[in-house]
Amino acid sequence: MDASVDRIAWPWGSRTPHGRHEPWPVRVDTHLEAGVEPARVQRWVQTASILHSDGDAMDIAVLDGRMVGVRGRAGDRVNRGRLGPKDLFAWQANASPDRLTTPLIRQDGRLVACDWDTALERITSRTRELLADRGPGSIGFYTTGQLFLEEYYTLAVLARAGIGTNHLDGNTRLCTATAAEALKETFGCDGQPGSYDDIDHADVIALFGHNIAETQPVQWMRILDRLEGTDPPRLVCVDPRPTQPARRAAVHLAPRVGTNVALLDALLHEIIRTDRVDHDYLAAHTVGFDELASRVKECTPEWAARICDVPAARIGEAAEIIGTADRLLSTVLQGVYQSHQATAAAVQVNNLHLVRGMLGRPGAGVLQMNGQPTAQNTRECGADGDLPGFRNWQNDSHVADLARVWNVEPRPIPHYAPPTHAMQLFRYAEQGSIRMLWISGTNPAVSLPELTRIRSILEQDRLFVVVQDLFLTETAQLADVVLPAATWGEKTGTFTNADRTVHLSDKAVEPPGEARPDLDIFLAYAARMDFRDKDGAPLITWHDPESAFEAWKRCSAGRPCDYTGITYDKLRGASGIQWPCHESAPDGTARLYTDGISWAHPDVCESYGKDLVTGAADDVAEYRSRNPDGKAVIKAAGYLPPHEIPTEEYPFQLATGRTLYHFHTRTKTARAPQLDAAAPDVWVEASVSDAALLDLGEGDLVEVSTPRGALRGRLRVTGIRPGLLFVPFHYGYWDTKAGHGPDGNTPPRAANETTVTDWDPVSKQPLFKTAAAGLRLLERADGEHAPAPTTTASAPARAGTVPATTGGTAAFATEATEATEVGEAGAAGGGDGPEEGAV
Ligand SMILES: Nc1nc2c(c(=O)[nH]1)N[C@H]1C(S)=C(S)[C@@H](COP(=O)(O)OP(=O)(O)OC[C@H]3O[C@@H](n4cnc5c(=O)[nH]c(N)nc54)[C@H](O)[C@@H]3O)O[C@H]1N2
Ligand SMILES: Nc1nc2c(c(=O)[nH]1)N[C@H]1C(S)=C(S)[C@@H](COP(=O)(O)OP(=O)(O)OC[C@H]3O[C@@H](n4cnc5c(=O)[nH]c(N)nc54)[C@H](O)[C@@H]3O)O[C@H]1N2
Ligand SMILES: [Mo]
Repeated sequence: MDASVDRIAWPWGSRTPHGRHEPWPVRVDTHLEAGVEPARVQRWVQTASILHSDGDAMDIAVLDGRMVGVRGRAGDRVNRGRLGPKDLFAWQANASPDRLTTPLIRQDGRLVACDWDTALERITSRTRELLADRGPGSIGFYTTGQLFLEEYYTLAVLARAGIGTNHLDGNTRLCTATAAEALKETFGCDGQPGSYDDIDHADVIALFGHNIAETQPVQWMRILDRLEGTDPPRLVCVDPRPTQPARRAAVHLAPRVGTNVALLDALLHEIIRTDRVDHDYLAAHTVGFDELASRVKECTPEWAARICDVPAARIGEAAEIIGTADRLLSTVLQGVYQSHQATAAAVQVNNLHLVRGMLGRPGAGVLQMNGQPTAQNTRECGADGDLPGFRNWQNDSHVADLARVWNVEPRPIPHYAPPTHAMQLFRYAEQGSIRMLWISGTNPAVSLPELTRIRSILEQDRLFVVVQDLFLTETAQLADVVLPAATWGEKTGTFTNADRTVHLSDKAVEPPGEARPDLDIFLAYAARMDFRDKDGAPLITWHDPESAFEAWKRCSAGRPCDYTGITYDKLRGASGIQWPCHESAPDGTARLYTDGISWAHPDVCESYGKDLVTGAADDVAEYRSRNPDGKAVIKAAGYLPPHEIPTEEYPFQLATGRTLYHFHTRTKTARAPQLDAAAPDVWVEASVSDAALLDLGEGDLVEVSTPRGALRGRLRVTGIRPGLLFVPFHYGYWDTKAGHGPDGNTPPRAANETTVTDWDPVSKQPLFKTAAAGLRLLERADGEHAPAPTTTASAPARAGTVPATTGGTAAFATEATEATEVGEAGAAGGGDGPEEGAV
């Protein structure tokens, strides 16, 4: 049956209920440009979404060399045809008239157009100068979670073996560094244990600081479909805001931000006190339980209730649900990773699963989520503070193995210290030891904390800044060289979502002007630098996406993220495939640790672990004595208060985050009219009681200030917990319509004007969720209301007080729920992967 739905007004579309252990029905969502009938589409080109970590598989509709729409892929295991609002509409940004079409270089203070030869020559000559004068440590690379696997791998090889610098990190540091770290602490190695299919089998789903309805809307559709089917799961939601999952939860805990560890310790206390412990699992697969048990002995719900400011009885109810779950699925995201004691808290979620033996079975899994679409690849390929293939920088045999793959000597591959993390990269640039910073696919002048500081670092004369982007972003405006990149839909490559599913994204249309794929740019730079291996042959031996993928496969061979069984051909036409995929798992692997813990042994592990308070790295001897047999490590952590706590001047807590309709700094979503209109400007959320206390109302123009800076926006009064303010971080200064940047006339609206330069000691992920802030009225509303959606966590506390968010006919998408109507994407075959039948 085909239905047309306004997917701005109704973001999750219609329900296709499914019962427990039943397959999720197909529903194919399609949105085509007005006036284009499906029959007119000339080609459907296979890809997946790059606007979150879900990996929603889709086809791009092409007509006369243009993108004219998208359609979900019925046969894919991840989404079975469904698309979220950003998936449906954001592709329009590709054809935006303000795409960069030529390189730019700074001349007499201004950026002027030039050809590729000039731009690349400027970069290579600066590189050579710096290498000669200051050595490899003067060059840094700051990349992203939004390029393709082939691109990261190339960048990692050229940076680590070509230049020999330790200064390569991704904006994934701001995003999923804690996910990686939590997995390393517990399992000795990165790699997502669970699978999205666990949603179909779980009887309890616990969400920790994860607004899945807005940030992975398609997996929320899957949960909604289970909630409407037989034997629905019970949800436990830990989030200080009234998110959609919170509204549907059996127990919603809305803690004071920054207190996740206290809450989790109390949950563990209750589970151990009531002996809902899988002792056999613990004995077979873990070390460290006794320490945990003694650490949480005093952590009663009453104790945590005082710290977290949630009722003790509610903590008890949550513990009861988690403790009696038959198959527990937990997800963790930024409410933990960007909050206080990030790694310590994320590790306690792993502990819940180990203590309850909830791992490696359908429905029993933990998803330490990713955020960005290709963040997994940044991590695997070694562009995010790790060595490629999850190799351990402290293990000389791993470094030697990497040197063998690259045919270089081990010594020049930096491994004298952990790879430099992003916050430290910017610190080195501030201090002057880094003199060249190459930024690809990220917009730090909006997304890093404390923007006044970031702008002043990037503006320095002595720092040579290269920015590789689609648009003249806030960051690009501060660059010395700007390189125009081709993006999704204009280039080919692969990427991996949060549950290890690898998708292929094929080129559908030509990039604008002279824009070039990131891979071509990195290859051109490497060729000009003439990087060589130890026998004098070119260091980089590949020349296009597929040959780069084949090279990566050799690097991944035998490692946890083994891709050797995947080919472009195998990915074409079928479903995405979950790594590891090799000779003995040719269809991929649904879940890790089905058969015990496999990558924690001292000889193979990616990390020897760190102290959860100081972040100090353990060495091999310490690790070997704690975990000689390579089991999962149960690491306890005590609660510590957040660093910045409210004062008289700054009486609120401030958390920043996301809304459903926008992606990050909006370079794409602001250029899609349906998405832009749904949330066109920044706003500030405050609770009913705080608004009443300060005599503030919906739509009042307010200022939020912290010791770093201030921003202004209109107030939305919501069901958020009292004492907490929330601001979306999407709104920078670059106005796509007016075309102006951060000049004196633009009122400050970026959340990161206010955030603090501080990070988790273990994962080094910056804190975006806990700051102390003040709130004051600037101007009474005169009929205005906050530009915030009504469909989300930002809904007004009193329904009906502001106009509902709708998209109108421009936001219509069709939903086909019968396989026969799906058309050429085909509902047949694929989809099930290695998975089903095993329940
Ligand atoms: N629509 C949309 N989707 C996206 C993105 C996007 O920009 N827009 N970005 C993608 C990326 S890169 C990422 S990383 C993910 C992020 O996805 P999420 O982590 O789901 O999104 P956030 O809004 O950053 O934070 C989630 C929740 O954390 C809660 N929170 C804040 N502080 C605390 C705390 O101390 N404890 C607890 N328990 N909760 C707290 C907030 O109330 C918020 O609702 O989304 C991905 N998907
Ligand atoms: N206050 C606050 N700040 C935050 C967060 C928060 O919750 N609160 N969340 C943090 C998190 S989790 C994240 S992931 C970051 C995101 O922060 P950023 O990564 O800075 O945000 P984006 O807007 O996604 O920037 C990506 C840039 O890459 C460009 N781009 C897109 N595709 C391509 C491509 O194919 N090639 C190239 N070369 N460029 C491309 C886009 O135009 C855009 O300028 O923000 C972080 N900052
Ligand atoms: Mo992220």
